[in-house]
Amino acid sequence: MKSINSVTKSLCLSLMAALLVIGSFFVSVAPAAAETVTVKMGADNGLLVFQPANVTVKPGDTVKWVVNKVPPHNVIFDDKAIPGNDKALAKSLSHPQLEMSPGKGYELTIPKDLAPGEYSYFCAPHRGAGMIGKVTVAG
Ligand SMILES: [Cu+2]
Repeated sequence: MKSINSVTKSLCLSLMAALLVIGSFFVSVAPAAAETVTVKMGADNGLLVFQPANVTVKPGDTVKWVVNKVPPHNVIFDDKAIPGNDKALAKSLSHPQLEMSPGKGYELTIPKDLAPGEYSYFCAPHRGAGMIGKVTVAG
């Protein structure tokens, strides 16, 4: 009786191990899921900064800017500080509308064809105060 039990147990263990191997195979071949990165506009302590100021994303990911403290805020990509210095592209990525209410903001899904590199942006009302951020698009 005992030996049958232990045979059943080891069969069970082998089966679970096999399932784990098969499962991890599916995980590794599946494309990486798109992620959403949240950037607070205005630090918790009231400083005029984006928090975090630097984020790294992949095409297909979403950057979500949310008003936290000391609004109004917006998101203006600097055409002089993006790959290709493309004015039209900078404009298309930007959100010039001033956001006033905590919790409101702007979501940007990184276009699949966006060139990898560093995309700098600022908040127009607070640029002089140093409210500047950067989105790095990984290749
Ligand atoms: Cu601001």
